[in-house]
Amino acid sequence: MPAIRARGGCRTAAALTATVVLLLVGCAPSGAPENESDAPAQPTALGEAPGAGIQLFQLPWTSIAAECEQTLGPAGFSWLLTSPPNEHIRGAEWWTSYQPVSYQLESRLGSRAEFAEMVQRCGAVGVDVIADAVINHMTGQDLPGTGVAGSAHEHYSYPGLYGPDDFHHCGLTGDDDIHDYGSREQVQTCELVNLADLDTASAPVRDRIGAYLDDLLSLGVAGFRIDAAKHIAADDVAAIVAELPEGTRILNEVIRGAGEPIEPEEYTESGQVFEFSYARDLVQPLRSGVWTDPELSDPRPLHVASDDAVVFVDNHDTERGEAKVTAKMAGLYLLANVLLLGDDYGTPVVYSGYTFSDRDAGAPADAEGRVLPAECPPVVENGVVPTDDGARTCIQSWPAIGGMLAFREVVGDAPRLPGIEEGDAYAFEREARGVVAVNAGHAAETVTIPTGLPDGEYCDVVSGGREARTDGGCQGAAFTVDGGEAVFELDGRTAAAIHLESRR
Ligand code: ARE
Ligand code: CA
Repeated sequence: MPAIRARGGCRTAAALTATVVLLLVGCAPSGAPENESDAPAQPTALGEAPGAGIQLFQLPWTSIAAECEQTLGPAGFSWLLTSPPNEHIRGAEWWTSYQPVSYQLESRLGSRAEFAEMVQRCGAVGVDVIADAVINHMTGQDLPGTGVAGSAHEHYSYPGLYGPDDFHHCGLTGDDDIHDYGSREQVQTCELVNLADLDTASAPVRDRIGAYLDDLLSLGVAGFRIDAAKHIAADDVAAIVAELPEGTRILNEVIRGAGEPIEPEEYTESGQVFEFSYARDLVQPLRSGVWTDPELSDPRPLHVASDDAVVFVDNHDTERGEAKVTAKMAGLYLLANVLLLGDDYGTPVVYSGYTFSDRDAGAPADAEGRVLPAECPPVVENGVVPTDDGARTCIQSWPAIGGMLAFREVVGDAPRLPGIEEGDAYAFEREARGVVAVNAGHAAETVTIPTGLPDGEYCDVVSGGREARTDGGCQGAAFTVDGGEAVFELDGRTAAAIHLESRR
């Protein structure tokens, strides 16, 4: 059961439960010295933390290339997720990207050559590119039209690519749309919001999808987000993925829906899945100020195993829908992202989009519909998000993000230990390697947590960033570990994190 570690750490926790807790909190077995300051927990052999990623929503390829060099590489991101790169319907809404017309790499975000150059430039600074692959469906337009690269399309007819026989026509609902997420057959063979649903069991369809993905791989992408994977039978996804080179990264979008028959677990055979439960659980304490640890087991309840999970605070859908904490609440959003990156569960991906007041509004574009280039300043004050519509949120430029990516490198796979709650504040340790503290309330709060970090003064990487230590001082705040306890005095809606290598 989820436990908050009581003051006094090991002894109290060990008294509470069994060996599992003993192992988790790294307590000495009985007979060995119990006093933490006498016998600090020894860091175990360090495995790497999964590399963190960033979703760059509706950002043109030329801008992403510059962003990799200026911000993402230096901050320490290991991968990024693009919006869909292939030809799609015309229109000013962002979601035109999710209605494929052909598999030409020409979109409102840029050309094939620009895409290829971006992959190269990002790779050169250590950032892999994952492309958003829309392979469940084609367009949802009832009337004929032309795509952004000039290809003609009709509903169920995409010359040179697909014809009516390549689609499911489910015949289960009056309009062939999905009406009941409780029906597996509807979800996978009817139409998601009128989008022509590809017959992914058919060999020619699989071949065409495979050729598209191979084309992207030939340009150097590391893998794919499989859009609407829930709507493709897990066996079909697995069959498509089986034809791709070993090591191709697959991130399946399978939203965990209460009581639905199709579960994310079915898709872990072909890759990772976005774990929507994680995002839902993460922000609850931030809103309520009531902290409980997540169940520190693997898997966590209602979550896929950590290695299978991609975790996030929000994405382009949830920031327009279910997410309770988004860039619109910049203070809490900062805290949520610190908690995300400080955790030992899953592969985290932060989200960078643009401000909007209309959910459908596309990113600012030129007269031809091409999305305008946009660059983030390399550094922006923590928690500052512009409010004018269309402005990029640029959270990758917050010092806290680079600071937390450095934190991840230092703590590696050290387990997360049960945390300490103090009013609206909360702190947890990554065993003997780092500590994260957040204060969700508006008033200042002090939280004290036993830690295996050596005594000393530590520079905070949330306010100080990746290079938190300066000659003899700290770029941002400093916190002390004394007598085996770290003390965090936090202003309202602020966070802090210290690690072994941020000690002055
Ligand atoms: C647009 C218009 C529609 C129109 C359609 C066709 O909004 O009115 O009928 O075009 O002309 C995005 C937008 C849609 C947009 C679509 C195509 O969000 O508004 O439709 O692009 O342009 C389900 C799916 C999940 C999906 C979400 C949105 O399971 O896969 O719905 N998410 C991905 C992307 C989206 C994208 C698509 C799929 C389509 O991330 O951005 O749509 O490519 C419960 C269930 C979930 C369900 C959710 C919402 O939580 O558990 O499974 O998610 O409800 O219905
Ligand atoms: Ca389908």
